[in-house]
Amino acid sequence: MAKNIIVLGGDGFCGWPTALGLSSAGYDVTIVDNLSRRKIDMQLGCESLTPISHIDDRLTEWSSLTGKRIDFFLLDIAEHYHRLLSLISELKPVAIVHFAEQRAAPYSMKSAHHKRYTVNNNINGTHNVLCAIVESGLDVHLIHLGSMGVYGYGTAGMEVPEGYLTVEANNKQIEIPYPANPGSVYHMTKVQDALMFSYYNKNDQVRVTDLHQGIVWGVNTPETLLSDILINRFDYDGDYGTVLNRFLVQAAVGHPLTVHGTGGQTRAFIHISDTVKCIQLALENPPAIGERVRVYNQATETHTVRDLAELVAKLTGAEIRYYVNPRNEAAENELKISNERFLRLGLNPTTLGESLMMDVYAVAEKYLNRCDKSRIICTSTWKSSIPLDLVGKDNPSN
Ligand code: NAD
Ligand code: USQ
Repeated sequence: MAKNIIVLGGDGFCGWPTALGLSSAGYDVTIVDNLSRRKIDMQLGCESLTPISHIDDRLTEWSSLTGKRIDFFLLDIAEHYHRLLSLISELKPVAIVHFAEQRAAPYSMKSAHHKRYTVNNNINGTHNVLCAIVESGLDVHLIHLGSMGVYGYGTAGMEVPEGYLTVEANNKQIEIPYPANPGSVYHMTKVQDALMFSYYNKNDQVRVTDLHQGIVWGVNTPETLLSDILINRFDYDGDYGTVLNRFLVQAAVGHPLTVHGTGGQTRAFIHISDTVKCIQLALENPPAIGERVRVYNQATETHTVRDLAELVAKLTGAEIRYYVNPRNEAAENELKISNERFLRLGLNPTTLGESLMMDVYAVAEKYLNRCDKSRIICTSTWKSSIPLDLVGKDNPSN
């Protein structure tokens, strides 16, 4: 009998290809989503660069192409606790994959309203899921999409381990959760999620895998490429677009590449097709009952923003411009991460290569008429004292 999996946030950028990937692998997938991301598009007056179909059309297309069925429930996990509990009790899923959070750091820093929305949505949502698992009385493995950003982006001077750090106290070696150091209100909610996982794991033996994911780049996976109706979303705007995908769209539409500060920020990256593979690996290798929260660093490589801009400029001939950094973050940092756990489980990383980058560039070129260039510059500043720079300069040291 196929195993039931609930994908919370399965209409989003990572959730949609994951739902298709798991359905394709033989799982019975149910998507839960409140479609808030589509509503935020309307609020921001900006849309995915790729035209994404209505969720019902997406699911009908998937079923007619593959014969596989994915169910959909329109439900707000931060608000509709009892509906969530009923669904879990009825479906008895072996696992819940939890993507359903407000995930953009710039959006979370736009105003007091956005900070409060992000905290209410993410923390209540995660707590409701944990509470419902316990109230259902079922043994459900919770797989949560966390963020590399919970570790912070200073220079650690060491390889960042997978969740736990060995320290010496009173001549004894002990393991403690790696110190949290969030860089935005959004990242702060991921840190608070981790505390809730730890509590429910200790008190109720809920099995939890927390995936500290790096920045996801790319657009499509083999499943989303089956039809235009299955195409994945592609964010490029200053709030939701992430750096490498943004640079590739900027190059395609003839906008200068928007490097913040000197571009010396080092970040961890993963291709969207590896996101899907990692989640399946985590699903098929659950922690034992009673095991502490299992943490994986879900990233395959690290790069500086400057190096990415230079790579995209070399490939496409785009101009690079340096803008006053709208964020309150270290101008330059080093980052080394351990991702041993996924490698040991057999992940064969899809790393950044010319042809994969050109695939994304080709998607951007195909839909460039849908790009609203006025939405490209990031206007969300972390503090009111940071000036808004709409012009940039051609050399960071000028
Ligand atoms: P997304 O915004 O595209 O998708 C999130 C989905 O969750 C959306 O469809 C949204 O409508 C839904 N959602 C949000 N709040 C909800 C609620 N209360 N109830 C029901 N549905 C709700 O984001 P994404 O890029 O797919 O990210 C998914 C997860 O992965 C997030 O938790 C994010 O923090 C994490 N992550 C993303 C990246 C990245 O680069 N995109 C990197 C690391 C971690
Ligand atoms: N940056 C630029 N120019 C741009 C956009 C970004 O220089 O046009 C810089 C930012 O200042 C930052 C870095 O690039 O230093 C990364 O920014 P980003 O927007 O690509 O990614 P981030 O805000 O960190 O968030 C994304 C996802 C989030 C996820 C996180 C993983 O939106 O959901 O948690 O990546 S991580 O960064 O590892 O914490």
